[in-house]
Amino acid sequence: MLVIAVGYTFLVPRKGGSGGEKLREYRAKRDFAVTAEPEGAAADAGGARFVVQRHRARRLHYDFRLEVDGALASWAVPRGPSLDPAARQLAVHVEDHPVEYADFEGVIPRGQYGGGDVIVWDRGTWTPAHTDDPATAIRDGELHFDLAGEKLAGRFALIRRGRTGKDEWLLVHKNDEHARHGWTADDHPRSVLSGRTNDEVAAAPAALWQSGLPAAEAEVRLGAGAWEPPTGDELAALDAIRRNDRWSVAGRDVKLTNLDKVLFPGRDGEAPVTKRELVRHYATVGPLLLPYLAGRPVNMHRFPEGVGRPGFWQQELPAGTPDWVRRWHDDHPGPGTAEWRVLVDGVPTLAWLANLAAVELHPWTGRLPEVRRPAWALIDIDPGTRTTFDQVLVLARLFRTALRHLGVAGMPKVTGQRGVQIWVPVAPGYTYSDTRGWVEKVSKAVGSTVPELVSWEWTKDRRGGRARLDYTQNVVNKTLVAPWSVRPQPGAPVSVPITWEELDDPDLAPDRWTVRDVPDRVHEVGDPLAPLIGRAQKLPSL
Ligand SMILES: [Mn+2]
Repeated sequence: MLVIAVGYTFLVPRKGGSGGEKLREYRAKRDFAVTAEPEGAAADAGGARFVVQRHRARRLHYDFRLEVDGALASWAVPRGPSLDPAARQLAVHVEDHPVEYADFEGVIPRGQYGGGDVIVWDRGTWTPAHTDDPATAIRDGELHFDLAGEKLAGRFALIRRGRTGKDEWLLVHKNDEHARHGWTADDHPRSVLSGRTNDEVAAAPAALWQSGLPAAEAEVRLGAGAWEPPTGDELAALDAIRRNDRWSVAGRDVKLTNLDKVLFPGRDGEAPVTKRELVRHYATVGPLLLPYLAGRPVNMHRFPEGVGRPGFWQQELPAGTPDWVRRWHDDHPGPGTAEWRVLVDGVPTLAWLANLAAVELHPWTGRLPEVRRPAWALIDIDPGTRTTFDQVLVLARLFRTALRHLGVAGMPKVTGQRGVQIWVPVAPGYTYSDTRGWVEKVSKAVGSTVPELVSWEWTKDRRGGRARLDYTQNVVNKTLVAPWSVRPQPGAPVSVPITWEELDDPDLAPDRWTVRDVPDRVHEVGDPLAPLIGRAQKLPSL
């Protein structure tokens, strides 16, 4: 999966200036609780960048934007800018956009103003010609300028066309050394930011922007490889905290409390596991774990008094959530689901959750904005009271055979307790009913070969201690434990992705790895499931 970290080296948000006044119309048209677009902090005048975004909304158009007085003066150009002097392109003058928008590439939720996908089609710098007051030139209806972009270059003019209600202009290229006859925008469809097309960005957006936050903080990164583990210095600082203090990690100060509190009894005679170790685990494994969490609601299983005492499930935003923690408002919460949810999008948020003794993290698989569409089909081998791990492995190997036979990519993981799950990536567009039906068919086929090991009874006490192949987990808000999540058992075991070959490793155990072994495991094997994240796999019909 391609990943971009949309950076601000090109575009450092600044405070002050006239942007606030200029952006009122832009803000009025958008609901920032839902849309991924930046809200926009006011920016200083003085920049001279331009950007052209290829935007597939109700209709495809190119948004042509010039930075003027701390905002982006904008025109919607249906056929796109051209280097051909013979092309006189219609350009509809639209409201100013915040400068932060210049780097926005991703998806605007359906139903929102401009809902669709956006790529950064071209960008660079611009210089006004024949004037040093471009704002006035625009007001007067005629602006000449030079562009130095990656696709567009040379002298252009924007000229208002008569007095129409729609503020229609023409965008033309002068006949200079950059002119190219027959040159059209659609012949050059890729992003200059990521090299991707609109289709590719729509299938796997690398970033979204989130609700009501200042634009500089609104980005929600969604891809693998976008996060860094804590540095050695940061981990040393965590170890040095006596009990309560702020831990500075990845640019945030996270308030940590009671770090030496025992949350897990020791296993096999080892020392008990403290909250400090839980924080360290989640921060360290963050770069592997976050691709499964980012942009998704997460159900948390919290054990503030340690795993020896009853814990509780929490979906809603915890009381006292710091301002910097991203959140999402569910406009259509189902029965029993919360309205405001935490979005886990960085190492500091993981450290904060660990400090709340959120031992287990269970994400929805669907990612914003399509949270109610699955990104994975989940196969759950749920052992019964009499199921041995050898029997779980028999079932897992049968699924291995079935998926290979079908040509479907998937990868197993041990749950950290007694079971094995198999995660199968699916293309955008499937419903939970689709994935549930598909997993049911594969599970029934596997189960029919070993009927003595499997029960299809709904209630546990009627299963005779046999395993269940639980296809019903493929429902929104019915969640499985995330890869790399800790489990509430002695020793703090971890749910770890494994290779198919490891099913035949005689040392394999479902709770083989704990928070103390995971760093070595990651060093040696990495995450075998990671290459499947975001894979747009079609499921063969059965
Ligand atoms: Mn647009």
